[in-house]
Amino acid sequence: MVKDMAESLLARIQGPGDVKKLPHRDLKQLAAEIRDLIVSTVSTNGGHLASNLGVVELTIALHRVFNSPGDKIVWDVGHQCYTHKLLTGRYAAFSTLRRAGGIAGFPKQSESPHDVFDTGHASTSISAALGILTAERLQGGMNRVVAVIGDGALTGGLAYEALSHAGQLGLPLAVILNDNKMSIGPNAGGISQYLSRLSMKARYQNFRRKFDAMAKRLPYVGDMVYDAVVRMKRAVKAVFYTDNFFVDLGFEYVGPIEGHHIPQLEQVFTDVRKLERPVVIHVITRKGKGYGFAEDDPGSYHGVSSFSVSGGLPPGRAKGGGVFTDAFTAALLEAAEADTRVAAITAAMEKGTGLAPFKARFPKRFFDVGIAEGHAVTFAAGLASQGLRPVVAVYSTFIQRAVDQVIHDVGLQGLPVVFVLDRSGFVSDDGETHQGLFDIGLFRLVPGMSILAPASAGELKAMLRWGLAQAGPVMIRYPKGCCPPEAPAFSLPLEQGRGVCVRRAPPAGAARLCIAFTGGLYPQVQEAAELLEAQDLLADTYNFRFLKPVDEEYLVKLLGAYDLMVCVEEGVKNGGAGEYVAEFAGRRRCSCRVLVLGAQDAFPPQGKREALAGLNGLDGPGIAAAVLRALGKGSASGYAKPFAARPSPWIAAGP
Ligand SMILES: Cc1ncc(C[n+]2csc(CCOP(=O)(O)OP(=O)(O)O)c2C)c(N)n1
Repeated sequence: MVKDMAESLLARIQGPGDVKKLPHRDLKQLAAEIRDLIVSTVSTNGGHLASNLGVVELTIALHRVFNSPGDKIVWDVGHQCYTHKLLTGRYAAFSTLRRAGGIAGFPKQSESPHDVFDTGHASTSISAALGILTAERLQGGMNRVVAVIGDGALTGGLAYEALSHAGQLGLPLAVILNDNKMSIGPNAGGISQYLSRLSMKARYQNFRRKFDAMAKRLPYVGDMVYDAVVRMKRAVKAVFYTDNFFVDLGFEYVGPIEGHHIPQLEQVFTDVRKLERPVVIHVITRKGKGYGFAEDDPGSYHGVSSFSVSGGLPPGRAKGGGVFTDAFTAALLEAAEADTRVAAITAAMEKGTGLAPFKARFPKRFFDVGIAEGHAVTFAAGLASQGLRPVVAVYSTFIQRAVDQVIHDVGLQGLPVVFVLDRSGFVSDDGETHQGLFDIGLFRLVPGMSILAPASAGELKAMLRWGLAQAGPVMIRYPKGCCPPEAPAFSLPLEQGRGVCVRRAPPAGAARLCIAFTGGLYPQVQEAAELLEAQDLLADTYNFRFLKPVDEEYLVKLLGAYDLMVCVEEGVKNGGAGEYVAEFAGRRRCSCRVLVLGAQDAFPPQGKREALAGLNGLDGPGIAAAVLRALGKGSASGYAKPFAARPSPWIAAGP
């Protein structure tokens, strides 16, 4: 249990210098205090729990040996940096973790000079650290650079490109491989198995060294035993002998080391700090260490919403609990039941993307490829080229990793891959790195790509069914949030390139204003229409359904019915669906004015989805205010809101 403030070691730590001053006998207490604080803070604010609990000792040892911020520590993904933050001057602000305006859940240079590289996406640490080290040496500096990468992040191809380059450069880069056998869930693929073999091999070699020394000391018996051991060794070697991949690339390899034993870690780091060659230090840690619930089920405690420290996580969402992810799961299961060609692919996000039930039901048609979005897409292209119907389920922010694969391997060949982009739009709590705001702009550019956005569970199901029946690529995007109740318009059949009018202000045909939206913003748009109606401004609302392709003759007719069309999307305005409509209206000389509302040309800060939408003028009052301004009835500057904000019931809480 945490000691009170007077006794607390952690409270007195202002920076790494204080960590270095602590005597060894205090380090256990320090680690315990850190764990208690991480558990209690994450239990209220949500966050990455199990990964952080696993690296407490590793981080303490790093800060006792290396001299941050002169020496630079680059965290891969960065989701495991809480101890680092606590030891580098952010103890007092730690209660604001992941809150708007608070401490970020990932490294952030704007927060501290100890955070040397902003991260959130996996597998970047070795590349970034190598660049930092190269710059350091070119500029005459002698500081050390350390990359800390998990075995999960090591499944990403970028890490290998960096390892290969680092071996070639030969600079003294220290790569700490934090091996807990877990990505979010159990780590997938051959790399994970290779690391296990490597650990066994290294353990065997340690054992062999000790045994050789001991056996040789015994007269006569020692010789007999020694001969037997030599024979055994040959047999065992045949099983365990593989070249060490890291050594072959030009690294020294040290390990595996027990990752919760601070003196041993310190000793190794001290030795390694003197090396003038690249080195991989293989450290074995336990994900969730020190908090029973997380140790027992590290996957569920990887990223969590608020929970009870004594009782653990609340029971899982009820089946069909009403979020888009659940609606996708149900729709996919139904589609796969009906068509044996349907396969599902995830890049290490089985649970988050809702594929766990698919894996259970159709294990042979389920593929977790590791944190390898680029490979996931090209693998899907291969499946599709042979007649299968692959569905790549991925978060919007992570498909950014595979833009070329979508263009070159899927788009160019017109292959029927269905991309399902969860967390499209503003993303709560995780900050800039996790926003799903770029997919519309990025993928509208791909010839032959269809892009759809459902407003409800019913629409999502219809879109998946439609997508699986197409001859070319299809992308379906939806936010992390609850599905609103079905409106009658949502059950109208899908017609390629056309949307549906969801709300018609009475009397029908009287409204000269239409608010057209991409699926996930339906509740906000309905609210805006109601707010405007209260000011005697009639607005119809229109659900685009298809962001691409667009039935242009249909759009001409639609635009012809209004004086003002407001296009609202939960994605960057630049290159988005609204800009297309505005360009189209100009090109076709439509008399209807088009106002485009979308995310601004800036990375949104950390906050809740609802608040971020509001900041960008995309909540109900913001949309209504923009309409008034366009009609010359409101304030011309900024997002002045003449309407009181009211909480939307459709936004799901938590990370
Ligand atoms: C490109 C990318 N894809 C997916 C994710 C989501 N993600 C965050 S952490 C994580 C697992 C990382 O595993 P590992 O590196 O072993 O770290 P651990 O949590 O086990 O400490 C994943 C898949 C991500 N951050 N970046």
